[in-house]
Amino acid sequence: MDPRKPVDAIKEVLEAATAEPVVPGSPGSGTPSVDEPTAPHDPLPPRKEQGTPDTRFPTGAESGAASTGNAQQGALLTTSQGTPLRDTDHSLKAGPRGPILLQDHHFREKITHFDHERIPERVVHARGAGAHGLFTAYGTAEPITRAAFLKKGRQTPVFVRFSTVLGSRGSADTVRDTRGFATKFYTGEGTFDLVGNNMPVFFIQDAIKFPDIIHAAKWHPDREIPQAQSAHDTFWDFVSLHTEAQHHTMWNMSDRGIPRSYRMMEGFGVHTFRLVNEAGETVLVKFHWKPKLGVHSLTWEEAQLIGGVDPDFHRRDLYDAIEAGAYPEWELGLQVFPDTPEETFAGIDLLDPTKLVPEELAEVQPVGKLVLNRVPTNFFAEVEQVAFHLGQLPPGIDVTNDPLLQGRLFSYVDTQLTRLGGPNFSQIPVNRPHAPVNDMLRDGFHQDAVHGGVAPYRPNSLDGGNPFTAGDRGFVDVPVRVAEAPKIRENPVSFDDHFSQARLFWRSMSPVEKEHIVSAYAFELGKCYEQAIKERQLRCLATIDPVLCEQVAASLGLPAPAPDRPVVEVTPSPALSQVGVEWPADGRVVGIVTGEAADVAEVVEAVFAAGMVPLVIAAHGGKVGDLTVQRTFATARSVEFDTLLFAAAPGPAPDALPARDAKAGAAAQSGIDPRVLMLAAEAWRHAKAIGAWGDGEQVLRQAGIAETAGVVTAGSGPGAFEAVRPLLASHRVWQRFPASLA
Ligand code: HDD
Repeated sequence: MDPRKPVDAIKEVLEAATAEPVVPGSPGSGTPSVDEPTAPHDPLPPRKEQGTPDTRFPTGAESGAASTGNAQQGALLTTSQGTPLRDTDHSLKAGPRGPILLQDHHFREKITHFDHERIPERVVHARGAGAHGLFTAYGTAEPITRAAFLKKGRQTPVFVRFSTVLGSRGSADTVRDTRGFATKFYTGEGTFDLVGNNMPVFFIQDAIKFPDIIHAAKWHPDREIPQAQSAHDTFWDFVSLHTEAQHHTMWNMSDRGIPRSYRMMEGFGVHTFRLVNEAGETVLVKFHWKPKLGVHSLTWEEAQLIGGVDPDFHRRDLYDAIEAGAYPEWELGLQVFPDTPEETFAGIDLLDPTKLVPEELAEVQPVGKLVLNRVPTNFFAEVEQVAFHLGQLPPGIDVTNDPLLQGRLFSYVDTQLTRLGGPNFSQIPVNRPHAPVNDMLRDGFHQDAVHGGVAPYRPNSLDGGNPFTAGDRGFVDVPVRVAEAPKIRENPVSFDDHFSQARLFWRSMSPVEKEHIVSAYAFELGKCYEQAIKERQLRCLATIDPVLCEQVAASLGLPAPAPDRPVVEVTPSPALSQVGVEWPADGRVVGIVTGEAADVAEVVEAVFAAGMVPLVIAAHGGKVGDLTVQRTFATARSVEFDTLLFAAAPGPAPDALPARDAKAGAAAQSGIDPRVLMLAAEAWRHAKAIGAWGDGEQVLRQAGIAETAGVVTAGSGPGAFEAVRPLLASHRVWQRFPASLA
């Protein structure tokens, strides 16, 4: 509190306003001087563990100016032209009370630059997070591709960007949606972009429909709502009319649509690619990323709660894990198929991007490992400006005629022209190839390179003939025969099967996963207004599976229609299910609710030792004994934790709300803070493992969850943690979910 009378303070301000200009920070300047550094000092170096961003020019030469790895140099504030500035807090005015002068070029530069700080967000996949890493090849792909980065032991720097598809840049991470998984390999033979998703199939078979599905799935054009949601009429209108979308839609309605973490998602190249080896022999392949931590999802209720409690959940999780040294890892794998003229495998058309090949029919063979180990230094420079393009392929990897892939080859460069403001986006640091560049592309907006020479054409006799072509060492398009055929706007007949693989997916799910799928369809269609759309989608579901259709119809209060066509028989693919597999629990978040409990410190140590993250939750911030408190009852919510351990049954904290309803009243009577009981009840509802010891057992009893599946007690804190640990390997206590569907 300012002890002076208000009138004195006002007087001082008025006096200062009429005085001579003064140096900021000095008495009377009007700018606070408290704690401001007074002497110039060197700018901070980049964080040590992050090393130095690659600052090479497109030619591969080091940029002297940026060689500190920091775009800003020197200790003094300057204009963009390097002129040192005396003041940046006051505009140049005609007297202290006068208008701003047009001549204030520092003001104009600062405001103009600010006015243009944003670039258009991506038309799809606007919301995302990225990280740097390293890819190490096992050498197992050497027989089938000449791509040098896949040779044994070869290490390649990478940048990966994960994303949701539908929402805007500021939308929530945990919405039900497909996730992007785009990887830029900076190989010595040029950049390779693998631009995939966390689902192996796509909504449409032909790229010409892409604007249509996206217009249908994004917000309604009149009000720009709903944001980042497929639960609305236009989406379901599209997918029920374009039934090729039914398979991908089924994936979205499954738990795959709400991943627990980017670190726990599979990735798929979706399309079939063609690999060519040194001998010119070819095979067809599909790319897979397999996460070391397994494939895990949120529950729908968790996803919705997190959307409000922590909309940046996935982004935060990725960066926290990397900064904690729990580096996310994936194996790159290939499904390999003979390159036959039919381009089919086991009767599946490999050019149809709405079809997958079950892993039981074509094993995924590991060819290398990806580790993400560095967070971006600057989000805009790297994550926002990274530009992917499917046509960026090294020698040894080529495209196929998948009509979706063919269209994508056009779209990605095209979109960067608007988004990144011209054709030189490959000179932006995150997009710069690590291979030497010697192209004949010149000039254009945002040209950073100072090209020498006079002859950017070839052959030439003026620049010593430079550049030369690489001959067979260069990228050679596989001379695939193009069938003699009429020009036609049509699909192959095999593309007409829209339902068999949606059924394959459904039939491969465990009962509890089927329940989740039913609930997701019921929720999404329940949000539609148009009866005709719901009925049409129910007819699609009837063709996929009559039981699925009946369950969803019952929830919508509609009759279940008969299928439009015969339901096909399929063999399930167990590899598609997330249930029944155990995975390392590294990086899992363990919440420990404590009062003054004695052995919590030991539990914290044990959790760290197990490679997990302990977060201590207490009534107030600061310390409990020697323990630092990370969450209070006000800031903790169960959705943040993979498991909860209760060491105490803390009474209501001073900031607990007064009991307003019968349940909270009961909690108050029990003497336990109602928010602690809510933590327990929510974690239980979301089928999480829960442990307690000592007084903590009272919480379980009071919440009514003691002695149920996956709720364990022990005589000590470390004992309770040890009892909970194995339950984390299967991610959830699956039997706690109701599951009537076989
Ligand atoms: Fe796409 C971005 C993945 C079909 C047109 N797409 C984009 C991103 C991913 C994918 C992960 C984000 C890249 C980043 O992080 O910067 N897209 C896919 C997959 C598809 C697919 C797996 C089908 C198998 N996309 C697709 C089609 C078209 C596009 C058919 C157009 C004909 N995609 C784009 C785009 C984007 C894009 C408009 C927006 C921003 C960008 O490219 O750089 O060009």
